[in-house]
Amino acid sequence: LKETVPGSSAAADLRINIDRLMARLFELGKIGALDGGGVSRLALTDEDKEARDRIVGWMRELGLTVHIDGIGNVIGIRAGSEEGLPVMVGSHIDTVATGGLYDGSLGVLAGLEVVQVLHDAGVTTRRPLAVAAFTNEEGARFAPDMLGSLVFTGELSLEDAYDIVSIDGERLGDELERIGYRGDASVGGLAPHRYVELHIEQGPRLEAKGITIGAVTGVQGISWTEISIQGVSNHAGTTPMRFRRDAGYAACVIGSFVRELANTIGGDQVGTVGSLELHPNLVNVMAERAKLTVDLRNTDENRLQKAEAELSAFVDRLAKEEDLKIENRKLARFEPVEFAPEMIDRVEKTARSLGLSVERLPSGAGHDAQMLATLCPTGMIFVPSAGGLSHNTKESTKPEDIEAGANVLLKMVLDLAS
Ligand code: HGY
Ligand code: MN
Ligand code: MN
Repeated sequence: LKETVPGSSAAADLRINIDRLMARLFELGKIGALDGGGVSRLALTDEDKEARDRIVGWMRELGLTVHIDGIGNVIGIRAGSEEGLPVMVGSHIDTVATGGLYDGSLGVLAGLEVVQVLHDAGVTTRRPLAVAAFTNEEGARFAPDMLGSLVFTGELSLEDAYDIVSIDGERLGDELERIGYRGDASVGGLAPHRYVELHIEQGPRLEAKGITIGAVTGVQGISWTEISIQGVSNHAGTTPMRFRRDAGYAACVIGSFVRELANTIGGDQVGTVGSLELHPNLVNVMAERAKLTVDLRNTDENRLQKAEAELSAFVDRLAKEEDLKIENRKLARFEPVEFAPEMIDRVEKTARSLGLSVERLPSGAGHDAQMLATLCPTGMIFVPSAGGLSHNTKESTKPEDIEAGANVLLKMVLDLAS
């Protein structure tokens, strides 16, 4: 096996095989496929297990040594001509319940494609390579998001992670056991030399500007809060308005306050009420209980803290005015992350060397890369999302953009690993 020499013609001419990559994306997309398109592979469900098994199978076919760690992160290792810290690529294969084929899966499958190109070309990089599929990046079933990579970096203990309870009342450690992915590889023992993640932008910016590659500068701060409201159920017809302790009303008022907050805090502030449950949720009964989630994000930490403080003050006032008991539970809280300048430069330079248009932008979505950035210099490559759509079954990205992004990943891996 000849070793890659930086800039050698063999390395410089290598390109990914887009048909093979698209075939794997569609193959994986069959697991948890929804009628009418899209996928649902919530973390640690049977669909997630089936997808994990598929990825492990592909890793083994490519001759990778597969490690499953204590939180179920799946990491395939390809030996280099020397020992040492690997150049790691990857992302996640769990999805939201109305997900697409590309969010997360693209980064993992492009990583496998990079390995296959090197394998077929018979080249060995100097440094080892690693392809990672991190557990529960979405955080939709078990909060917080980016959980597997958070545990991988040592920021969250295995014990605490195992005790997390899902929105459907299951304990994380039990579900991990049930699907057979509570591995014995030590967590975080594989801190990489560098980490690069290819991901769809999941927003409208690259497409709007006709730019093919995003050189991601960092990830905005994320704050998830679950608000539980306890009122008194009563008859919708007979209860005078002044006697009402209406949890349903309070939930709706908080929802409209979140929109106001997003419009007044400034900067890139966004705010979302994604889930809202009423009990007993009947047309003629004033809700006794309400439970809703508030997702606040901003690239600016001070503004994000201001938004959290205003929400908390508003909820306290509302509880007094409406004589309700309201409790807040923090589901996730991550500060904004800036990626290493050398890695942002690398994405830009590599894209340009391939004749691709490239622009810098922050990530509105959370990613495993924001966790790996605490371990090693980390970079992200974005490709455009059609219509800026994601967390939507219509999520899509043009094959030529996928090919461009995966070639940028290939060249960065070759440069970083030789
Ligand atoms: O919520 C997010 O930003 C990511 O999809 N987990
Ligand atoms: Mn993702
Ligand atoms: Mn996502």
